[in-house]
Amino acid sequence: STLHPSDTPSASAAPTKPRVGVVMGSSSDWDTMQHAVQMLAHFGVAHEARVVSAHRMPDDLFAYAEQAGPRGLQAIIAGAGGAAHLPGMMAAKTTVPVLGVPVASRHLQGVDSLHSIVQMPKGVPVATFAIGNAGAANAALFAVSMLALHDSDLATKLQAFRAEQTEAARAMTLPV
Ligand code: RP5
Repeated sequence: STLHPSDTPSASAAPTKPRVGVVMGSSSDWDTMQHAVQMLAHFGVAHEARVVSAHRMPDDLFAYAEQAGPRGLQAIIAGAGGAAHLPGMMAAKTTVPVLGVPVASRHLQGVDSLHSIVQMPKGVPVATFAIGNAGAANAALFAVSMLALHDSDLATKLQAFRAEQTEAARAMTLPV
């Protein structure tokens, strides 16, 4: 196939376009959502992370959702706590897949967040993950799985990641 100048990486190339967006309702969600960001970084997936609050900055949320597809985002990981409408409202405004992460809340420990995110009415889905750190990491792994369908390098990395876990589990010992 023909190589075009734009195909050739160069020192002056623009920063890599994010493939996955990580959004959250507050900086207080970062302790949880950093686990999604760390996982994407581990796999070398170009990503961005920012606060986009559904109820404090609804116009920004709509703008983010409207631009997600045109900007080339292939998945949006959205974390929020309490009456967690960020993932659902994001999904309402874009057909880019939205992966929802329930963040543990102070009073209801994230069960409110989980129910708010998982109970989307038929027609506008949000793929919902576990409450907290595991959910954030798994949302990133799920995004990696989706991207890996069309990215063989990423698929190889994902298989290696799974193999490491297999080896670690086989090496587990018990105190008896
Ligand atoms: C939600 O309210 C956020 O997603 C966060 O989990 C929760 C509390 O936000 P802060 O009061 O800590 O900013 O919007």
